[in-house]
Amino acid sequence: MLIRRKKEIPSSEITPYEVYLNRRHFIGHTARAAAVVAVAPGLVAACGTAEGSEDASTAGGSAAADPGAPMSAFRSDQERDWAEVRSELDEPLTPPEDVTSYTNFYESGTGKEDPVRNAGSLQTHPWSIEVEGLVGKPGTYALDDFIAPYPIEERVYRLRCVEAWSMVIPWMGFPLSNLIAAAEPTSQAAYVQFETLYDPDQMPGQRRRVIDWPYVEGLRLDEAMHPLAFMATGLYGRPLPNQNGAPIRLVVPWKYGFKSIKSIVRMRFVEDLPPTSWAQILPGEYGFYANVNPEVSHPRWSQARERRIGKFRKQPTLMFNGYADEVGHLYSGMDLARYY
Ligand SMILES: Nc1nc2c(c(=O)[nH]1)N[C@H]1C(S)=C(S)[C@@H](COP(=O)(O)O)O[C@H]1N2
Ligand SMILES: [Mo]
Repeated sequence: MLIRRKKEIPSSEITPYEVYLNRRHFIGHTARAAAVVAVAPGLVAACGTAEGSEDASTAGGSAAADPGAPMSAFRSDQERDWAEVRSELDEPLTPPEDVTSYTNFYESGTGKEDPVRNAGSLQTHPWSIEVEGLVGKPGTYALDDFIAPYPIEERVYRLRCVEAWSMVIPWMGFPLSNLIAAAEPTSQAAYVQFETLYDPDQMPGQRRRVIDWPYVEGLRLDEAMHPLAFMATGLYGRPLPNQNGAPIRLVVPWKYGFKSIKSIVRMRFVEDLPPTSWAQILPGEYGFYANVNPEVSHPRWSQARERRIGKFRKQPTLMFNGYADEVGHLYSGMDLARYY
């Protein structure tokens, strides 16, 4: 069993994981309750570099999933045993204190532990999402109404960052295909673009132009309709902490993590391949498809292996992050080295 105990972390902050593992009752959630984190100045760090020699034991820090949230903020109508969940992928879950403290969310700073400190200023309620472009049902929707029709399910997915580290995360949410079907894209719509909130008052990282804000991402429509493509509103049975992309974010498990855009305020259906933030910043290093592929190196590092956060040794990276059987057909006939 993989629980990293770090003496330097106060016991009050590691309690949540033990609670998760020991709890017999699965705790559902509303999309609403926000994480409580302290606001502190961010640090400047290099971006887009491989995890490389960094000691995985430095990952983690304060747990931010609001262990003090009142139980009334959560539904408890489902039963879950996290110890059992861990075996579903035949791989242990990454401890929640790592999932919620070692994050990439440049809106809250470029260091891995900036978001857990800075994302508290993000106001996640009320929240609305705009649906626009080539659709039959354009409009501005209050998030609660927008997602109310869809039952919340759990998906345990690997998340593989392009920086060669990875995690195994139990997400809560629903398939993206639900939202797309509801939007009624026209026959011309071939791609969907997503946009993160732009508000430098709430997101201090946006005061620096490390990215041409807002962060944008996109999928081909058939990729977006794939049953594995997921809209997450929570993790570990709790609402998403702000630093993980509250109140709603995309999770595309067969692609590098940067495709899984956080804190979404807009979905735009378009005919042509849309711009995406990392492909805009460094087109020679990041592409639109960004499918996990151990055989195609990043120009500055190999993608053949990865460090699973919490484990010491690196492990082989899997084609399509282990989802080749499910998604390989989406790319038949494409040169995967070219459309990286
Ligand atoms: N808006 C936005 N979405 C984002 C990012 C970001 O900086 N801004 N980082 C991406 C990257 S590089 C990764 S690896 C994942 C990380 O998700 P996690 O921090 O919840 O593990 O979020 C992705 N989504
Ligand atoms: Mo990433």
